[in-house]
Amino acid sequence: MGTNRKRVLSGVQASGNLHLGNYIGALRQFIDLQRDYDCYIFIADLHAITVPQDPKALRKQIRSVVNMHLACGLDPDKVTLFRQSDVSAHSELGWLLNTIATMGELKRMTQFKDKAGGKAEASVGVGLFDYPVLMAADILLYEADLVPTGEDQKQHIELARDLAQRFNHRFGRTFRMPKPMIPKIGARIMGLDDPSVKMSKSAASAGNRIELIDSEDVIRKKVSRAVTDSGSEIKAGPKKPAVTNLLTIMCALTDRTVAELEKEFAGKGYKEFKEALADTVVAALKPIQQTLAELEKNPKYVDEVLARGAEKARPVAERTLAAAKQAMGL
Ligand code: AQP
Repeated sequence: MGTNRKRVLSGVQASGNLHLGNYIGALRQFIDLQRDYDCYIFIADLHAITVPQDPKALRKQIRSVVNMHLACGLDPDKVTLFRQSDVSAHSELGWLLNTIATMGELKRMTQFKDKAGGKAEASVGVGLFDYPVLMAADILLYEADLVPTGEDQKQHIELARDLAQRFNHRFGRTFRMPKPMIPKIGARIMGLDDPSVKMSKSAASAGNRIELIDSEDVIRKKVSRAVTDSGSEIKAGPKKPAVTNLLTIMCALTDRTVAELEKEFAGKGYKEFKEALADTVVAALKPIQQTLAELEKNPKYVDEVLARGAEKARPVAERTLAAAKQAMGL
């Protein structure tokens, strides 16, 4: 790229409507990073097919995730934004890395256990089991220095580092070692209806998450129905996981500290706090939703952004893939 800027790589799955957890844990970070880093951000559509999906719905979903990235403020002149399946090197390097990954290390991945939902091993898809190896390929292809992500993906980034190290050790130095970049606040936003599970696109109950496209009415309802803890104090702490989660969301969206918010709401009840939180969320999402509506009217512009992104990403990825094949004797 002709610059000395560090390279950042991250992807978001096209597996459903994006939610506040995705925004706080990932998208908002990208917006801050695009000024100072060489950012490669991709829509992980190959990951989205590791769970059952309908082709028509998937196509729509991919588009809506791209639009949401742009609506949140990603600037395609600063960032290389592309669709994973447009760069075939992801699948190819994924295969090469499969040959050095072990079943044991994949079985230890907690996300796989969560997503398999307690199904018998024999009926869990191979793609779902293997998805961290594809993720390692995603990261290593772009010689990423940093991978901004929520806490949930940390284990996968550690696997990418292990595979890079193993490969470099066996075949000679080929891959750069990536490091996770996890936000200090909001690395793990929990479900509104159950603070013991993470906010997730695929959670069965819609009350788990606030989607970035939720209307003001829906946002207010979801926040007012969010579970709270015993006692009435607005205070964070291990005994108050639900209130801690709500405070974390408010901190992340207002750039204020927990201590400041606790002070502001001292002596006030849950109702007042939740109203203020709902106001904050509505205000944060309004400009995003307005830009989204504009983008939806302009699909040609979005096609052009994706084509440009794939053209920039391909040569970078193909160079690393060629080096890996060469190192392996292929
Ligand atoms: N609850 C969360 N809190 C903070 N960050 C989160 N991320 C996801 N959930 C939270 C971060 O968002 C980015 C994109 O995630 P992903 O779509 O690639 O996959 P995921 O982590 O599996 O997210 P979901 O929403 O739970 O999707 P499904 O239900 O499809 O699996 C990542 O950086 C992630 O850390």
